[in-house]
Amino acid sequence: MKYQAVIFDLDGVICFTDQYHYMAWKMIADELGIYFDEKINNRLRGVSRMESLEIILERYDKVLSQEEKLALAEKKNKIYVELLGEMNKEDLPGEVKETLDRLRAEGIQLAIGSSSKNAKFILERLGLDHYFDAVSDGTNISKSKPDPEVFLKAAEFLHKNPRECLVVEDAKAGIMAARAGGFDSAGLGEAAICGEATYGMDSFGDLLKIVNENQSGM
Ligand code: B16
Ligand code: MG
Repeated sequence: MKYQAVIFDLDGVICFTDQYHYMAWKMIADELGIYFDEKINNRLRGVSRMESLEIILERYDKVLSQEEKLALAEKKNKIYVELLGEMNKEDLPGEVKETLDRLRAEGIQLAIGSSSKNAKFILERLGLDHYFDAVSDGTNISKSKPDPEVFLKAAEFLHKNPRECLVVEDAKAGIMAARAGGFDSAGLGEAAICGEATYGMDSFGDLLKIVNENQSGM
């Protein structure tokens, strides 16, 4: 079997917490009088909290100290975590759960590779705590995507090498991280059409076909 494990990005792949990131950052941007829209928000996919803030501040004419930036990032996170608190098992799409269960039944190992420091809390809200064989997230990395660290750590936690794992991503930064780490990748949404993913997917369920078509070690 070519892929013995699948490493999933979280935000934008397993669940749609991207809308909560947008709402929280929008509140911060509005408070500062900075223009912010969904297109700019797309640039924040997969990148760390502090890097996200820097992208938003590109349109700000004042220079902020590191302390002020940290305070803004903390404020955003507080709003975001409150929004996450409203999530529950119903927010896990049926197609996602069915596909994960099918992969697991086929003997594929499943892991998370997310830049988020809130990944474990999100998994808990979705009823997926203890579900994955490994969780690599913002709490165990020092460089965020497009650096491959988060996926390399996930592979290490699974005791697999990158060639045996498939990475699933919604962000170009994540696809580039997978490439840099020597992983094949499957892209959803913008990541499917960025021209850098090994496979493009129209929906999450397409994963079964990708994994099964590569079962003979082609
Ligand atoms: P946090 P992923 C990423 O999650 C998000 O896509 C990105 O927008 C966010 O800035 C980053 O996590 C950090 O999140 O503030 O919760 O630590 O797509 O890598 O699962
Ligand atoms: Mg993502």
